[in-house]
Amino acid sequence: SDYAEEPPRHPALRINSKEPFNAEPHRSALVSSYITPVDFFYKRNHGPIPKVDDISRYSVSISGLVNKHIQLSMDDIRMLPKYNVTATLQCAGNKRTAMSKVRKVRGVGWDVSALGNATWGGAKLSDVLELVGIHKLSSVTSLGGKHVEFVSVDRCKEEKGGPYKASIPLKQATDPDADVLLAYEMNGETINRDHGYPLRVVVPGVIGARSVKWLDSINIIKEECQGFFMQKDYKMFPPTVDWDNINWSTRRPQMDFPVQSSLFYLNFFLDLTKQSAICTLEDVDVIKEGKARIAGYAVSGGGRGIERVDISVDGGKTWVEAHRYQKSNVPYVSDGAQSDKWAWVLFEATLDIPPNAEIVAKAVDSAANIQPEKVEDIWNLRGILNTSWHRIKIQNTS
Ligand code: MTE
Ligand code: MO
Repeated sequence: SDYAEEPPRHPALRINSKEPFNAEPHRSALVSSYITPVDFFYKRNHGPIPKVDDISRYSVSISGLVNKHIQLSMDDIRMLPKYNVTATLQCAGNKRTAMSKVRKVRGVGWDVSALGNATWGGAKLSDVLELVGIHKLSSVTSLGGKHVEFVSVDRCKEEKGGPYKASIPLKQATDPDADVLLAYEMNGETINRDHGYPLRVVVPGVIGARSVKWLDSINIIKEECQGFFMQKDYKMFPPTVDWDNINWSTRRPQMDFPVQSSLFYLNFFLDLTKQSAICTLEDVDVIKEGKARIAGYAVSGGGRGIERVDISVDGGKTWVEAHRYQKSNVPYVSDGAQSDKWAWVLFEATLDIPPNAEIVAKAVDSAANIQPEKVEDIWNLRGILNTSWHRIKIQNTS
């Protein structure tokens, strides 16, 4: 079959679909480290994983509305200055399952772990585009190019057997501070097949769908990419639009991710000198009353940092502020100097859990955007961007 040469995967992943392979880690595995190990990084594919056997013959072409057209080998790309950018990649469909409970939506049934935080190593796209004569911070080329399209080598049924593709504005592609990478490393190692070997795009702060894996070519184009995933998918519609009255052309392709958070685990202080093992919080859970340590992740798009995470144990009537951190438990400094602006923050709080508690988290980003309370208000037919408050209902406490 087309899927005869899939790479090996960690057996502990929660598989949402086998062919194409879509999987996420279980809740307990995700926030135990600031950098997500590659094995536990969610995998989102639309077709079989391509196989590049001879790296010396691999190249990326750059063409379209530029005066110079070139082919770059992996050696050419490695010759450019290398940057390491820590960025959270999140699928627009993260937390879709919770949205489907309100009213059915179409798409892979993700729980709350269709995201991960990795350090990506590679060349900056702004440096790569200078090789074809496009200057930094350009919004249009002399031939009228305004968008940069990334075309993959994989094949998917949504593109009728053609390659996966997406685009970003030229302005963002040529902005060195936007940190758009052509990445060949993930967490210090050669990027593996599942995540885009030998080369993938990483667009920090933007929904995962624009970070094209297995890059084959870059086209400088006038209008944004007309591919399926830009025009017929990954758009945010209001709750009134359904499959019988949808008009795709009325909405823009989603780019930046809004502010998001999820609750993850708790650690009971049964005995204050010894912490018990980490327990994963499911959406409805049975835990004892008493002191517990609650943890989770919060992240926003567009380089907006996380300003605050509020936690409630009474369903949102009263709140306390959680402690936030990035790196390995270094207290989070909100002036930006010590923060990874594209990366998630982990948060934790030690709380008294009352009987029949409802634990809720909501994050606030640096632009003071706050997560919406109810999933009903942001329901959309494709089930994307479910950033509503994550609620954990505690039953039968005594
Ligand atoms: N790139 C290609 N070529 N093919 C794909 O199916 N999926 C996209 C994006 N890039 C995809 C792709 C989507 S929807 C997401 S969320 C991310 O890759 C997932 O990246 P990951 O599998 O490395 O986590
Ligand atoms: Mo995605």
